[in-house]
Amino acid sequence: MTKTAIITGATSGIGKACAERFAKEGYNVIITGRRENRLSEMKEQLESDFGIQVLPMCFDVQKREAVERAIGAIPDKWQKIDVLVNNAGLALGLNPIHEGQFDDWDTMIDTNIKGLLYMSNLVSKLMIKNGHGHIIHIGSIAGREAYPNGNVYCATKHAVDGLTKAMRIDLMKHNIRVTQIAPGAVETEFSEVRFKGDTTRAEKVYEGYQPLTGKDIADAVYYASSLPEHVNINDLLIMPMAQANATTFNRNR
Ligand code: NDP
Ligand code: 8X3
Repeated sequence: MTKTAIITGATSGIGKACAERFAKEGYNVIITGRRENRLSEMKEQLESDFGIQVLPMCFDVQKREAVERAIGAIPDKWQKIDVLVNNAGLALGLNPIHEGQFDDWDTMIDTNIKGLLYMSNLVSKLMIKNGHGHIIHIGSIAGREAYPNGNVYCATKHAVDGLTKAMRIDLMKHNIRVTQIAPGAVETEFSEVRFKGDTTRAEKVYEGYQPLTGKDIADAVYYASSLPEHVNINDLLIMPMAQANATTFNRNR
């Protein structure tokens, strides 16, 4: 029987790579994000490359009613969801706490924490009905350490770490595995978003060393999901070889 994965934030970076990996492995995929044109392009591409089915769903994970509407509208034949990848997320700004922008904080908290919670609540209900499932959170090295000026973003990823542990306890009896994959620096649109379109500043983040790619993380996500049901990867911290911790890089290349 064909399996189904739902991936939030599938229009770019890690989420896009996860959609591609699950599709390559024969999964039907529900891809979500706010950029409808990218979702449509991906549907066409993945269906033609891998012969699987793609259901694009355009919504903002911050908006509770929109999430409820979207998950409530998943057609019956798509409701047997095997894997949820809670990937949609972002950082906005890199400022000391007294210079932070309240709007940026709201967006990070609403997306990285509340969006993940809305998705987890609604999709886990479907998984409970189906008798099994696997929820995979994309955490971060920022959820293990605080780094200078990372304050609120780091706090949201610490929340993801805490929620991963809490949800595992609650959902274990329903045969739902809960995993966190926590990457270090991955070259995606992340820094461009954080620096609000300042591509020169964004490029500097990845200069002088080899960062991870979305595919590196998608490989780990798929690996975790492919293990027998009695095995759970609780937590994986994946770093570039040239990044020892949140702030120490070997920029010699
Ligand atoms: P990208 O900016 O490339 O991708 C982010 C994705 O999240 C996009 O598809 C975007 O889609 C989606 N997204 C953002 N906000 C919303 C929203 N409100 N509603 C729905 N979708 C949303 O960054 P990454 O791929 O790097 O980021 C993916 C995850 O990985 C994030 O949770 C990030 O915190 C985490 N991470 C990233 C690291 C890195 O170094 N890049 C390292 C560790 C963790 P759209 O704009 O179409 O809505
Ligand atoms: C993204 C990586 O180090 O910029 O979570 O926080 S970092």
